[in-house]
Amino acid sequence: MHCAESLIPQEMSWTIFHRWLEVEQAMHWSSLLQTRLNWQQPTVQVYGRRHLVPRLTVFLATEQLCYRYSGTMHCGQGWPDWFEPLLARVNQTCGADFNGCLLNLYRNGDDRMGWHADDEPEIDQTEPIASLSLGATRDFCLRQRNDQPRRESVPLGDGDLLIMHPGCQQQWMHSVPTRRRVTTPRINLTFRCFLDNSKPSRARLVEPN
Ligand SMILES: O=C(O)CCC(=O)C(=O)O
Repeated sequence: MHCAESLIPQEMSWTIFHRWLEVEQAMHWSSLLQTRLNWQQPTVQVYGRRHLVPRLTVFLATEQLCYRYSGTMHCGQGWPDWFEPLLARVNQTCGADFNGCLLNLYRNGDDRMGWHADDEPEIDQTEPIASLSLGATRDFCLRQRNDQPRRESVPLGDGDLLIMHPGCQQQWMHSVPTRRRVTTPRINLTFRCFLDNSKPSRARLVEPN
């Protein structure tokens, strides 16, 4: 069992727990998520033209919590019962109480996510953001938000848990670029603490792609 207080050095921008979920657990969750969720491929408007987002998405959250992404408002309908054991484990490791989770399904290496930071005002920036990866390993790229940006590329594999600490979104952008050699799917879940959902940000109107 991972213990948040003793294992997470807070001076870092992020921490990775490789194989946070063991192989069988990762397969179990991956298959539940693929079969039980209603995956959508939203469209997004870029320079006046509509495009399909290059991945599938789902938003899970406590009831009535709304989040705008890909130009559409998505409202939580409560956590599914079967999802709660996973949420509880992530909460325990992070010492957090996440109330929303954006899930992305990258069908193969052509699916991707462009450069962005999860710094929208409706996300509580004093809390971490936890990112769980299942399935194919994909490079998670980070680029500092300054004049001489340092770049990092972190391969995130099956069962890896990445915790982005408070301050990470202000200092770094991140992306998941195309990787043509990847032929199998990957699911990523980003757990976030949302503040007030009465004034949703329009930041995701310009969807990273
Ligand atoms: O798939 C990933 O690892 C990143 C997901 C992400 O950046 C996001 O949901 O904002």
